Amino acid sequence: MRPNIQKISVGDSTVYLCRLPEAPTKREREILGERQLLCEAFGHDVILRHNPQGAPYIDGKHTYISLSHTKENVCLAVNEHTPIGIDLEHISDRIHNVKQKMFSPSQLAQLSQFNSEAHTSILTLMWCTKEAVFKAEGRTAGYLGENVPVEPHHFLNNSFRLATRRYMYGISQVDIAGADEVCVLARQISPSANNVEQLLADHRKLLALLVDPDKTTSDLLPQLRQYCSPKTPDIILVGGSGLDVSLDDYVDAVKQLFPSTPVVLFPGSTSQFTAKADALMFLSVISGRNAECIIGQQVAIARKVKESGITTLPMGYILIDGGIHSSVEKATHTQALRQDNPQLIVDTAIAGELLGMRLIYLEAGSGADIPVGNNIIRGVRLSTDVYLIVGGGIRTPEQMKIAFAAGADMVVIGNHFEQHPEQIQSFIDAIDSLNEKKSEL
Ligand code: 1GP
Repeated sequence: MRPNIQKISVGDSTVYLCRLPEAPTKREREILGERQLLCEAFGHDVILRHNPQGAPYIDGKHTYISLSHTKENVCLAVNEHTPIGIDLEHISDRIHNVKQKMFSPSQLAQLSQFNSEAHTSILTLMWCTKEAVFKAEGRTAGYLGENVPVEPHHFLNNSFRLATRRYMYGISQVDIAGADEVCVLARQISPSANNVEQLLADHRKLLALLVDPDKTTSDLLPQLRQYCSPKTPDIILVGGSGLDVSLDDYVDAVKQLFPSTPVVLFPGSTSQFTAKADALMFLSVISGRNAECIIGQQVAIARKVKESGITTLPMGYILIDGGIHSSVEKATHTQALRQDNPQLIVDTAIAGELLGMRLIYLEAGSGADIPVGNNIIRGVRLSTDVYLIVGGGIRTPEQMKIAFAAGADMVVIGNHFEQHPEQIQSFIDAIDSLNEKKSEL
């Protein structure tokens, strides 16, 4: 090994670091430095390339690499098995000029638990972590957003775990010589527990708890959390017909209480959007003939949703008569489809599938007297390959099991858990035993 190169093992990754060699321009110094490290790691035949996102890779080799430089140094991280990202930063007071842009007020407020001399290096480490995760994620995430939830207290340890919407990462501070630079390595561990796509693809039956920001008072959320112990529902849906609550704060509160449960927006209108959730049901009311609810509101919110980068789940929403005049009927000015005409419901679901909707929601309406009949669920199941969600008026584990047996993939319960939060665990136990039986087959 060249004497000027440091080689550091971090778990199953290797980090190489050296000073930038002399050359006329900064970029030439960087290229020469990178080259030295790449030759050290892979030999002199190594060819460095970049994919369209700008991520580096080695021509002809299935090895993950990541590179970073400062004005003085360059480093290379190598892992044989899993994507990684590395970032090296010079510790400088200048970070205070951009910290408001890079971190949220709540991230910054937590700095107060450290003495002020440590603030600059902790902010630099937080920045390094965002950059390292951005690189490990394939340079596709909006890394300056809230997608990398790094916080000052994480650096009380040399390594910790962090979940983005897509993946869980192992974050390590790399112990480099020299006190005026910091270096962070992010290593992808697994799809994040909050990765909704992954959860839906798992072929498990899922229970969703629906919370309505207008109805679920602030003390009901902690109460629900208390009863969700030891196990929580698989998904929390946030949505309702009212408009008056800030969904940013509400989703924050839900995520604080249920940090490892995906939070998915199930919006009653365009005002119910926040990029803080893990995913959005991008839904169209295909049982009705109100163009505003089929495509109007979707167009109004489309750009905002796209720019946020949130995971979207294209969904056909079919309102079915549950024996009450539901709030959805009132809000959408549409009529529910009658349960005695199952063919129309099934045809509507097929049309949704053909239009590209990956999810179909059979909705009897919140607080319905009569849940969606199992003949209807079975009819849709047999005629489509969609991800099938059923909700409205389900009040017992038996009703939930009937919906699953007929072919539902996810059952949604709102009202009943609001009124009887203490019963939530018995529903979770029932779904667990269903999933266990399924995996034994
Ligand atoms: C409502 O389907 C959901 O949109 C859940 O209904 O509140 O009756 O459980 P409940």
